[in-house]
Amino acid sequence: MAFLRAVAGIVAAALVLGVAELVAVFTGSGSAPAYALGATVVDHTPDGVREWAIATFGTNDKAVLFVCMGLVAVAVAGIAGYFERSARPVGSVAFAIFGLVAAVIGAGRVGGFAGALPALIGSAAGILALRGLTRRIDDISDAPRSATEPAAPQLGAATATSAVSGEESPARADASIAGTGRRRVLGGIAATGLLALGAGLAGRLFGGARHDVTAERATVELPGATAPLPELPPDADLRVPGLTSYITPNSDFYRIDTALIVPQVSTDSWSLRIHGMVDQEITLTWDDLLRRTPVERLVTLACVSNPINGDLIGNARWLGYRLDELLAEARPHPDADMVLSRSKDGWTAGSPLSVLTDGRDALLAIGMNGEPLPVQHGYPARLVVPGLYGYVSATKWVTELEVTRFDRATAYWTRRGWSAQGPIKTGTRIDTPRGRGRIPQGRTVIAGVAWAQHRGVTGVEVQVDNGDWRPARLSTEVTVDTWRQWTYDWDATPGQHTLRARSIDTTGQPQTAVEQGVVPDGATGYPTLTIQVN
Ligand SMILES: Nc1nc2c(c(=O)[nH]1)N[C@H]1C(S)=C(S)[C@@H](COP(=O)(O)O)O[C@H]1N2
Ligand SMILES: [Mo]
Repeated sequence: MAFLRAVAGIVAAALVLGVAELVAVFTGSGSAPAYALGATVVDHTPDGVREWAIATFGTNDKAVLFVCMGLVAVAVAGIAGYFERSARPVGSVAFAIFGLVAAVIGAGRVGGFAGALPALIGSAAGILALRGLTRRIDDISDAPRSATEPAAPQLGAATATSAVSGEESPARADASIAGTGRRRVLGGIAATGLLALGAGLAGRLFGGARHDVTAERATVELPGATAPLPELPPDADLRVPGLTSYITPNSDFYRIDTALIVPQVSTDSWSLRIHGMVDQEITLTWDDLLRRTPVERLVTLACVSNPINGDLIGNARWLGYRLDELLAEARPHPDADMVLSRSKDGWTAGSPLSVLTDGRDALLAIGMNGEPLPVQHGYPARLVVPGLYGYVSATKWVTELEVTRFDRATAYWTRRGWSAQGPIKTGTRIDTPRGRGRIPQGRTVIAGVAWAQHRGVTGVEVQVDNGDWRPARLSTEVTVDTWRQWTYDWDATPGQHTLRARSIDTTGQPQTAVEQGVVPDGATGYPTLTIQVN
């Protein structure tokens, strides 16, 4: 019986989540308790635990979080069911408390009473199910003890009795009542489980379809830029096999964000509010944007978490509106020094106001490589700032620019131990030859990319086996805001070799050889490759 009670608690909890998921179709996916609680856990995880989780699970951290929450939910629901009785509804009270807490969190995340509905309606359904199942379980456990024992000994006892008397024994009658009761309990559990599954799947399916902006995105027509980008100079892309292309296709572009589900922001509901330390607060709608003429710029975006030789960096053609012009319309106060940009899902980045207004192509971007922004990359609008790592500048699904000061506001990752300032460090990557593979001796092309956004790369050097640093050939510079490809012809001799590369930027200095990890403001050191030549 204890086992059945625990199972009843678990299927009733599943019904809470399933029904809540269905209600969230109408109230917004952010209000579904599983998501609202998950996001709350993410935002409040202590720094030590978070760093451990990212180091241990990497980009699977979100999946691990959901699995852990699921295990906790199963344990708690099992215990709640185990203690529930018809006359003593302790489990139901636990469900009600959970429902109220989740309702408050849901309302907070969505900003209104509607956000509380999934948790309230879901937990009401769960309590009804738990009460019903418990009544059925109480019915059979109130029957005489012998009748509730597993079938084999009972039948043995009953057979012995009836063999003597030749009559239907009381024990056998109890057993058949218990059998019916047991079937009713199992049937109830199965029905509740199926209902939970059906509601949950339907919620996911319809919720996805209702809020999904993929179809809307396909109909967006981007405005034309003031001037089309000039054709890329010949030799901007050296087209060496194994070498990263100059422009990164959207499908290959790295993705980094804290979003448990990708925010779905329609152009109808989107707006950008510029406020804080400004003389003139302004709000721009999508239609306001379309009335203006955007510019198109090439910018190489990079993540501060990119390790040496890592691939969290990409180059795209961005269509967007100059942030210096938008900010000028709001007239920032002279003592302001930070723009805290905020996304639809509450993530924040703090960028120096001076960087956004120093004449570089800092953009409110709406297009990426000739298409509306992909949903994962911030549709319908995001920020792109040449020379700053993404965590201090590249807010996706951006809805707010708050003009403020670094001594008053702290952005998402800065609160979690990363530097408040995040200029991109000069870096180099070796793309080919890659991996642990062996290569044949003879002429070999070593090639890669080099970046120093907004300063510009002036040279790349390659070192073989601790020898002299030799200049590599560079692709034509397109802008100082994008990476350059480099190649180096090497006559590979048999044996094991160590290859290193480094870039020189317009400061005239090679990038630093000092090895540093990604925390708190980006990795440094030379990319190194050990290779076996046959
Ligand atoms: N809303 C939101 N925007 C965000 C982030 C985020 O977590 N949430 N991550 C930032 C980080 S750390 C990086 S490196 C870039 C990555 O942009 P991409 O996913 O388009 O490559 O987005 C930035 N913008
Ligand atoms: Mo990042």
